[in-house]
Amino acid sequence: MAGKAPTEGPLTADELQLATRNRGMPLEALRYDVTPTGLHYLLTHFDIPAVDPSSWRLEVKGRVEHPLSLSLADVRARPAHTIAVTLECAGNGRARLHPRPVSQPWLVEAIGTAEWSGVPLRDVLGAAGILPGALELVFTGADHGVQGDVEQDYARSLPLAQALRPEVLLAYAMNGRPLEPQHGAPLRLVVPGWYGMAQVKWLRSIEAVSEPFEGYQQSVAYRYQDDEADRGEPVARIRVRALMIPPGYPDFLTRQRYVDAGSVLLQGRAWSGAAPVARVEVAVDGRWEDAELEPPLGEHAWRGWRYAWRATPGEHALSCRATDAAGNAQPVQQHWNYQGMGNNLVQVIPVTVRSGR
Ligand SMILES: Nc1nc2c(c(=O)[nH]1)N[C@H]1C(S)=C(S)[C@@H](COP(=O)(O)O)O[C@H]1N2
Ligand SMILES: [Mo]
Repeated sequence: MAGKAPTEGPLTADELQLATRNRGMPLEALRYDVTPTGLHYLLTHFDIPAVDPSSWRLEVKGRVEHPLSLSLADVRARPAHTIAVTLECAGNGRARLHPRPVSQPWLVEAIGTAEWSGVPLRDVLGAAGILPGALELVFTGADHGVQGDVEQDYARSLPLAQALRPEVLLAYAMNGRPLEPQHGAPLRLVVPGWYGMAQVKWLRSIEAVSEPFEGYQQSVAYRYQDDEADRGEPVARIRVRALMIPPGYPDFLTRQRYVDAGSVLLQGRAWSGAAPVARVEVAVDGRWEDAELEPPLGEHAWRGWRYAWRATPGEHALSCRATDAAGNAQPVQQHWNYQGMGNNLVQVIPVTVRSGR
């Protein structure tokens, strides 16, 4: 990434500018099974583009038998599906790395779960007829900008086998309402299980190609790299993570938490793009114990958990960590990488427990 080198320095004005455009989900919103749209996290690389839904078209082209040019009404006329999907930005946790990669400075809030409605991508691909030799599909958005000195339309590809999974949607609604401008109106891609960069917003074309796509967001950004010179490995599925609703009440400025002594129900959510969540543990001052799992919300959405804590006066550190059915567990020490991708280090919440007042 032709960006700035990682730093231990104070947050820069560039990072602050990104942080005020791209908001996280306040962690107390982990209480909702489905995140209210206005609380869902947001990440937009360039500007939210001006798209007129009445003249907008989706072009399906490249190695297809029947190129298509679909209006929004054409897309909406097809049988619709709705699924709850947890999205997370691949850069979530970046600002907690040492040294800190300079980009959108996420702590842990770049998450949300919505009910997405739309048309299975494979139905539209079926109508276009993918020709032999097609290897990947390239999804291009209507937004445009410069990143790493490269002028570009935001574009990402998916291998054909991924694109044909039945749960991959061309979504025109979020939580039962038409997509809002910031979430990709009028149509976006939703790829359950994959980190956010795959979920192309303001989608305007889908191209079947026979060579691996080498666009900036594929071959330069979104890679697990050791350093700037390392080509690295592509970022794909969401790594396992649990987060806790910070208990008690906060200090305005420091966000330090205060909890009254006694019985406290700790609650949160856990998810993984690789396999279902199998276990969540909670640690009070470093001693891990199993939390109770709630029924899953869906195959592609987070799962609730709870843990009854008897809070005793004093300073305590609360943590949670998840393990998925494939055996992936969250690290307790950082796996540093140059772009700050996939940092699923366990969350630690310091709390001050006050005796009865
Ligand atoms: N066209 C386009 N799609 C995009 C992006 C973008 O900048 N442009 N950002 C991606 C990234 S990095 C993330 S994390 C998700 C965020 O989706 P949301 O803002 O709806 O939560 O959108 C993805 N899709
Ligand atoms: Mo992202």
